[in-house]
Amino acid sequence: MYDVITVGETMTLLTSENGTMLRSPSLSKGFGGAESNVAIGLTRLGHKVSWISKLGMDPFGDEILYHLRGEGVDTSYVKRSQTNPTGLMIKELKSIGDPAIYYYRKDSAASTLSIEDLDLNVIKKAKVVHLTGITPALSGNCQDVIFKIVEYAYDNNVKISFDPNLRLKLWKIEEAREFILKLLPYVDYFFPGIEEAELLTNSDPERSTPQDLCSYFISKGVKNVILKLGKEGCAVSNEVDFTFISGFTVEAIDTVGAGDGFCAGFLSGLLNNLSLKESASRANAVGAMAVTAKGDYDALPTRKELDVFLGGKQEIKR
Ligand code: KDG
Repeated sequence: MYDVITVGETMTLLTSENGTMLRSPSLSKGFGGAESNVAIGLTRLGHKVSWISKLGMDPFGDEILYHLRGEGVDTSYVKRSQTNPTGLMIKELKSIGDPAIYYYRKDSAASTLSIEDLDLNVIKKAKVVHLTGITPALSGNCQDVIFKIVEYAYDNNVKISFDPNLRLKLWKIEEAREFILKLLPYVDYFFPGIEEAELLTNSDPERSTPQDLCSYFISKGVKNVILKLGKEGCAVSNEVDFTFISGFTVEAIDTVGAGDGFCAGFLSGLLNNLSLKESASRANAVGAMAVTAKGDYDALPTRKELDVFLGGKQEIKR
């Protein structure tokens, strides 16, 4: 049995070391992918996770597998493509604000993931399946895969966690809206950021409140909306309740992956039988910690690091 199964693309990540790409003579190599970031976050917090995807039969694919296995993530169901390469992503760190991201992932191995690559029975082995709006943005066959997994999970009482993770470099907002709204009646835990929620509901940021946004998703069938509010924290909402849970203040070095840390923290709380509000507070803590170092998943904490951050046990350093 797995606590969580995640499905999605992971790419090799090249990052400019000195800010702009133009003046960076070298790039540092790593990897990133929203769903594998969540898998790593959960594994570091002590949960059993399998990540399903498709990688190229190339050294980048080998390297991603090597590191994910090193993190303790199960990769037994990962497929390799003989014809399509592992995707590539470039991150340009900015001195102020979010990094710029450039994708080289058209026709990547993961974009060819199809129903035939999957053994749907595996989904039954998990308590929760975590998916994002990035996978359906990759290709029509990836949209079919996501929809099939969601239907199968729903029919087999596996909880469905979904982060819209809107990537408007990959698909148009109209297409994203149509696809994601179709999934909502199946979703147990929905994790939009505030701007994503405004885009998905096509609402005026000046007029819509967090409560309005959550109510909209609940009216479409989502069971619990966890609205990410950045450093302010989040709002947790369902048919009976709406509550703000305050966030943590940290110095942000690299904001990419904060949302994945947030999802990992929240799911970890649920798996440890915490309440929705306690899970949201753990989500805020892990999301905050995620931005304190360069890299999409590097700063995700272990259980011990999380305890220290939350002011519990102190670490003896020397
Ligand atoms: O959430 C962080 C991810 O966006 C990043 O790791 C890479 O999956 C990725 C993407 O599509 O941008």
